[in-house]
Amino acid sequence: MSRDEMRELQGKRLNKLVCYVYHNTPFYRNKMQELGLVPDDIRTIDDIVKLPFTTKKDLRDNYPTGLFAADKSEIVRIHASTGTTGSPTIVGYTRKDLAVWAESVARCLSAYGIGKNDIVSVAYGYGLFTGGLGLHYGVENLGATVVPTSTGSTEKHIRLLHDLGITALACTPSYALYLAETIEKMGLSIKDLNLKTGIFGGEPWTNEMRKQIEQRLGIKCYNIYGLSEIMGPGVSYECDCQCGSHISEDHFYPEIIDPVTCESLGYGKQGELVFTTLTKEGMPLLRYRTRDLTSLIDGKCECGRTEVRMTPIVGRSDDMLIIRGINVFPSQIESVIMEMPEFEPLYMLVVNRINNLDTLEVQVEVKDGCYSDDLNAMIALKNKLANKIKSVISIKAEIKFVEKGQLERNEGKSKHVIDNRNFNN
Ligand code: DLL
Repeated sequence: MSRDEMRELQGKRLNKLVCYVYHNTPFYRNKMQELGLVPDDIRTIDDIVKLPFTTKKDLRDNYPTGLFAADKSEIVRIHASTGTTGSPTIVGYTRKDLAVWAESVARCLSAYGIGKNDIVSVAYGYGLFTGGLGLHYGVENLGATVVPTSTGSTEKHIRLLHDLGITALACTPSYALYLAETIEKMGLSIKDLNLKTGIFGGEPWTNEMRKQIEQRLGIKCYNIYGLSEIMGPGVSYECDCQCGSHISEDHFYPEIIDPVTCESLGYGKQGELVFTTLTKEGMPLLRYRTRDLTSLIDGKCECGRTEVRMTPIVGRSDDMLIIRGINVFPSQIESVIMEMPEFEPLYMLVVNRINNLDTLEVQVEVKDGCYSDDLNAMIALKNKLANKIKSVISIKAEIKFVEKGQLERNEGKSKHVIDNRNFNN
């Protein structure tokens, strides 16, 4: 589709969407009324800048289903993503939303060169996370064979890769490296496997990681990007040229804004990515601020696709961390520590990537009266904190007791995170 045709289609879809949310979502009707807008004011895609932004806080304030536009009877699936304060973000899909999602993922897969004869292992988590089921139905929609491996049980997975002659692997890039390491440890060679293609996303990854995975698994790696609020995996994807990820902008209209001033930035400028879901029915969103930092590339790609591309995500404009593909907000760990009388209300999170796996260390200070020379008592206290943290963020953290006074006391904004991973290359 030419750029002009695409913009025309986007304008038509936006106009329809704005009428739909105005009549079906009191939240958007109120926001538009506050701005003195009626649906007819939005006629072309250029009018989008008149519309209000939507933030994660809006989703939280309207928890659980306040932003659903479709009738309850039309919602056929719910997913959820991690929230900052314990309440997750709930997303609802109609049957048509699921069809668009499956087709969008199939579009990504076909750009990776995957076809009906391929066997794809989906090793993203199945469940509330959108990774597993999102990829799963995309593979089925394409007509390839899906193996719903999910996460965990790495050796069993490797056996299946071998015995079934699986040709494509979908998982987080860090899990791919862990898999490579386990294959080596098991004394197997990649020559024993039939893997050709990697479908990696859910967390930022560097070119360095890409090279390592390609070399150690003997495959070609492709990026897949997405977020639950907008749909899940499949919002953008790499083609064979691998110079940015094409955005399926007939469904998800992208903008880049300055995260501080909210001013729209043009192509080539780095800022916060914002999406409008042009065709969604269940929970359509206007100008949703993803907090992901990237830039947009205009112009035709050598592959022939005309869709706008986005550069790799370099970071976020909020404090969310992605550890082993799981979204973690420091405030979630903070609230666990604050609730335990044994600790000072201070902490530092140290994130590293060791042997290709993300690790999380939580540093805390034990209160004077709670410190003991009994080693077992101290180990029990560490385990108690680690278990409580795990129940909130699903990740096992290493707990380190540091000496009294070592953690920064600050009256202003304290720094709570040291992230030693580098996503900027
Ligand atoms: O991670 C959806 C997904 C699953 C995408 C599997 C790709 C593969 P959420 O849990 O809502 O959804 O997390 C969304 O993860 O805003 C980005 O910060 C980050 N993210 C996702 N894909 C990529 C990627 C899924 N390819 C958040 N590169 C997003 C960098 C990514 N960051």
